[in-house]
Amino acid sequence: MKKVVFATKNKGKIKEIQAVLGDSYNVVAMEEAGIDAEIEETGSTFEENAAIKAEAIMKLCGEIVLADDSGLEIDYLNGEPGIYSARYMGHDTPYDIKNQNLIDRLDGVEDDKRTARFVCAAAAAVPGKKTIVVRGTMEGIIARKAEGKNGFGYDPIFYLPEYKMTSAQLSPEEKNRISHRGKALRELKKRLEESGD
Ligand code: ITT
Repeated sequence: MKKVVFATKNKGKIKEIQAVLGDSYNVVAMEEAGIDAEIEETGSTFEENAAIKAEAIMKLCGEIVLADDSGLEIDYLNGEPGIYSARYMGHDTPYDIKNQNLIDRLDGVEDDKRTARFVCAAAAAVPGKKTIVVRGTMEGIIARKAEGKNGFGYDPIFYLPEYKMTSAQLSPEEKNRISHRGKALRELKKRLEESGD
């Protein structure tokens, strides 16, 4: 099985990535590959940041490196927190506080104005080749109350009307089937296979 390094420090992401790609690739987390680098996300789009992370780590280890940049866009807040989702209210602020803050900012807002989406840009940096970048999204609305223990980050406040639950109440398999990250990674896998990598 071909080895790919995944450039992330987010443990929630690693589990999802291994579940989606694990049958075709030996997915090694950056930490396991012995790489400990802090890559600054200086891009202004999800796509730019995903490519920046993947290319920086590929240059350090010389192997195929995948990375994603993802976040939550809330329409009522003009797309906030967007590319700043991990940094919103400070990187180390617990998610129950960040989630409650977003619920409070939407206080009194009707369901039809609570629309939001998770976005994931996934990049593959292959030594000597042009970096591949793809995007996946998942649409939903911001819940009035945090619910569910699965997933990570903003999942407890991301309500999926079709499923009548938040993405933190979905099983890991179900989340991967419909999520922004699941969709982006399956597309990335297809593109890598097409180019023989
Ligand atoms: P790496 O850069 O090391 O991969 P990170 O957590 O900083 O880790 P991002 O810059 O891509 O990653 O920020 C993504 C943030 O968006 C993440 O920390 C969550 O707050 C949110 N997010 C993305 N996908 C999510 C998901 O599936 N469920 C819940 N929150 C998600």
